[in-house]
Amino acid sequence: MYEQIKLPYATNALEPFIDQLTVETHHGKHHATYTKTFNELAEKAGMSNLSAEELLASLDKVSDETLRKGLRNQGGGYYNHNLYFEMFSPSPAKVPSGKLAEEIDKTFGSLDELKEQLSKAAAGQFGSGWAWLSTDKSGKLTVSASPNQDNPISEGKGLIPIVALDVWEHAYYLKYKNLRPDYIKAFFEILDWSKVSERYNEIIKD
Ligand code: MN3
Repeated sequence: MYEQIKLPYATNALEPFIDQLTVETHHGKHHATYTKTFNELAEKAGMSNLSAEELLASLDKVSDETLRKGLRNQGGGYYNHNLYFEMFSPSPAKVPSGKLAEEIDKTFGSLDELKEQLSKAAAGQFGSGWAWLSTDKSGKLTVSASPNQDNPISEGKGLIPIVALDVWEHAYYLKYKNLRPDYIKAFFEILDWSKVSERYNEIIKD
């Protein structure tokens, strides 16, 4: 059973950056539906013994095309939103720490430059999709974007996302309407870099 994360904050706690109705709809409706459908499809595919990460890394082993597409969309929708909602906090650490901080400086020069690149990837993603900061097991960082609910894990490059920036209109349209760049700015006001740093350390530890 794949569990949708319970929000670690109240639905109005991210105001004014993300409004309560958007959180309620996004987590309570969109994410809940992805979760329910993903569980059904994983069961149908006989893959529900795998972790969501393992499953998303094994999509090419699903021979039925309809089922493969369904798992890609619904499994991505499930997993991506768990990461998205998990990384917010009403009182976030505004800067990363430890190894992640060092690696960001090494790769991008500064946190501001990384945010700039991530914002560009997010603003430039045509239509619905996501922008990502990912790491491989060795700790090497990559910024990318993908359409729909596609996740870097499915690309076969050994990447695991640590920041997930949802740029589907359902993530911002109620408050920001067509102004995606304003939502992207707001995203960084509530992204908790201490949680991101923790996730990074967990991934690179072995
Ligand atoms: Mn979404």
